[in-house]
Amino acid sequence: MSSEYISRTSCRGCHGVCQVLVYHDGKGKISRITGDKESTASQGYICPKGAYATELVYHKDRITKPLLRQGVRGEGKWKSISWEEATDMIADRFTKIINESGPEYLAIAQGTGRPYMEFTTKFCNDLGSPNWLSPAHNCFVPRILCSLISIGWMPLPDIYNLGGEMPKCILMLGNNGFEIGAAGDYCGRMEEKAFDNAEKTIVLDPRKTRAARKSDIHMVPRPGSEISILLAMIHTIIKEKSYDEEFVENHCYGFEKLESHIQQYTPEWAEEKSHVEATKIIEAARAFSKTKPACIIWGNGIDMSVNAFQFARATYILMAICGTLDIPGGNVDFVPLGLKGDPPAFDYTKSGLRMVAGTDKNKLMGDFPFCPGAHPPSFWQACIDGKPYKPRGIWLVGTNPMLTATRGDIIQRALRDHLEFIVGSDFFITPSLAMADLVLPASHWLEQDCIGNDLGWAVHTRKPITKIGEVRDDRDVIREVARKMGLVDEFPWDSWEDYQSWRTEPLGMSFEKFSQKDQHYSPMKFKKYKKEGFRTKSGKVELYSTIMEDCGVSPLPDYTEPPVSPISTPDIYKNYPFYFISGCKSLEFFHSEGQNLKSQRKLNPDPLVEMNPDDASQLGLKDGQWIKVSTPWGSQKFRLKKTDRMPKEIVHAQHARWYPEKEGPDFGAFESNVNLLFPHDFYDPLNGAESLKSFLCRVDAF
Ligand SMILES: Nc1nc2c(c(=O)[nH]1)N[C@H]1C(S)=C(S)[C@@H](COP(=O)(O)OP(=O)(O)OC[C@H]3O[C@@H](n4cnc5c(=O)[nH]c(N)nc54)[C@H](O)[C@@H]3O)O[C@H]1N2
Ligand SMILES: Nc1nc2c(c(=O)[nH]1)N[C@H]1C(S)=C(S)[C@@H](COP(=O)(O)OP(=O)(O)OC[C@H]3O[C@@H](n4cnc5c(=O)[nH]c(N)nc54)[C@H](O)[C@@H]3O)O[C@H]1N2
Ligand code: SF4
Ligand SMILES: [Mo]
Repeated sequence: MSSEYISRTSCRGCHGVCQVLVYHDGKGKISRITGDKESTASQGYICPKGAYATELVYHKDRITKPLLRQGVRGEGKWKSISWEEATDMIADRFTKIINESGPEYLAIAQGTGRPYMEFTTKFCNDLGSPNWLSPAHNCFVPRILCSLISIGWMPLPDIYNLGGEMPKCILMLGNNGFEIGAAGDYCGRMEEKAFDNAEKTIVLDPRKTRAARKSDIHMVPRPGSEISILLAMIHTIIKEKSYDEEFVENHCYGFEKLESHIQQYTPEWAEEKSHVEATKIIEAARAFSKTKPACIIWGNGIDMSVNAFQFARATYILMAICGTLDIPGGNVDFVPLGLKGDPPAFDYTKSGLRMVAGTDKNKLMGDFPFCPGAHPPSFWQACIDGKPYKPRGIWLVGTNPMLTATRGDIIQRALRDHLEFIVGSDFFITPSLAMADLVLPASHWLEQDCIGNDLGWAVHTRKPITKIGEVRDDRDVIREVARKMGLVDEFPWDSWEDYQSWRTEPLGMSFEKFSQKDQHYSPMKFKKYKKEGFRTKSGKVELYSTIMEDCGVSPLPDYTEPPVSPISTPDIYKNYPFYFISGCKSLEFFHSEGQNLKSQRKLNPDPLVEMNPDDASQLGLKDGQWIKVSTPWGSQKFRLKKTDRMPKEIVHAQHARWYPEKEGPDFGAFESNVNLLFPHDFYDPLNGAESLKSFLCRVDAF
């Protein structure tokens, strides 16, 4: 007789690293999934996405076999084919495009950071195509690239007591990990624990999130203006000499230049820009510079504006002058465990400016010196108008850009009418995949057998708990296609197992042995710079960026007014009187994923707009009614949620909402799609970020 048993594995339903217990009923089914109290990284936490993961895995609409389009694009007629046929076809068609036109005519588009990332950029590099697409220009990567040129490594908050000291001060900049489960590879519950433990907490967020409510100092910025607050904090800390003189003297480059540049950015100036009182900014500056150790946790709230890259610069300057880098309880550098295939330590002084190497600048879409790959809006536009050239093929690996990127209407046209060959890998036929020629069934984290090194200091193993149909790990499929295209030296592994064992070689153990343990730790080392310096051109933390100077852009951070605002566009403001932020994440969904799952959808059934109750009442709008949110570029419908989480004059709309229950190929992708409200006109000149959290809108009854 079979009986219940438990497997341990690591969830990847989002960027979190929650370790979970999977209960098997003993008859071949998973009965439930819970958090794992013994996990150091997540300490028992689980969110609805993790707990209801089986609803996704066993869903009736799941793609279970490779599907080849029959009829015209979007007709929804498919024929199942074998993996052999599918991978042959991709290799043939891709090779033909490369031979006839060149590798840049082929693009690899991925979604947010997921396991496939191990191979998506590599495949693109090995093919020689600069056209790697992702949401990264708007998300996280501006912070990574900026840290690499400023510090040489990515400083992450040390909230796990890895050096025997927890942060005493936490500054949160546009991050809502507490309410959404996890952000930036950190379990939100762990962030919250550290926050609760700290003596001083400061939150910069227009919304009254749980972190904001708990904080000692909550600054509510005028959306898009928050860089002014950081500049004024730096101003105050330098003026009051509360910076770390020893660190600045010995380990920073360009302090004098910063000191004279920052004079102009007084707290009073910042108050005028941000509407946060000067006294509050000074209080925050004093708390952050004097309560040690201090760390910064930051998020998407600061990634999506024309100031995104310089905001990241200002953040690193603040960390550096306050001496928070690479100390216990500060912002630290995790030493990798030493597996093969880990991304190499990036050295900008040698490798130039791109995530995608082998880049021919003239062939890259979009002209932004710090954009991590192709600039997606520029790429999609080029598919239609052929300027500077017309891409021919694309592989969409785990991305639904018609919902998650701006101007899904342009993207649909590019896919439906222009690109010659489209492959898509996903769990479901989404509005974007409905346009594909060939669809591949991707394996879910409950089906993957791999090493999950998402967290830096801890590496988790992921066990194959179940398997539906012929689903396959995206990485294994890329491996096979690459080899069929002749990239055998680049992908020398005969099988998936081969690849995994190759990864664990340096540790002197087989993958099988490695994965018997659920979690492996890297040793922590602090203050490494004392011996090694920093991996920048000057060998120091660059307060003044020599690379930016070489690029001919401002080496010190400045303020830019959002492109659509009462000040920049008073004419628009007359008719669009609300500040507009979009796409703050929802606990129940992962962007566009999860809306077809009953238990998760029940928790968040309709696309929502959050609005201050007084603002809504003044417009005569009732809680729960359908409304229209409009910008000069479009109008979409949402359900109104009156809430005092929103300050007056600021409106928030959820992103990536569609209606999987409606008919294809659109599945309601053009009804409540916030990304149809933004134009392709305004970008951060440095990295191409879009103004998704600093815009203007109006709200009317539907
Ligand atoms: N207006 C506005 N828009 C935004 C944002 C915002 O704040 N405001 N946020 C942006 C951000 S931060 C991001 S990162 C992007 C996200 O953009 P995307 O990554 O495109 O969004 P997802 O909806 O997560 O899309 C991914 C698809 O991948 C599938 N999938 C999930 N896991 C796997 C897997 O392992 N393999 C494969 N092959 N498929 C998988 C899902 O079923 C889903 O259909 O959206 C951005 N869009
Ligand atoms: N449940 C769930 N978890 C997720 C995701 C998901 O879709 N669902 N997506 C994952 C991904 S890809 C990412 S990138 C992370 C993102 O997670 P976070 O980094 O937390 O990003 P957001 O939720 O977009 O926004 C964070 C906060 O920024 C604030 N904000 C908005 N506009 C501004 C502004 O102008 N200035 C400032 N200072 N703050 C502002 C918002 O009010 C919000 O509370 O979450 C990851 N985790
Ligand atoms: S927060 Fe993310 S990693 Fe944790 S259980 Fe939820 S989906 Fe999984
Ligand atoms: Mo993201």
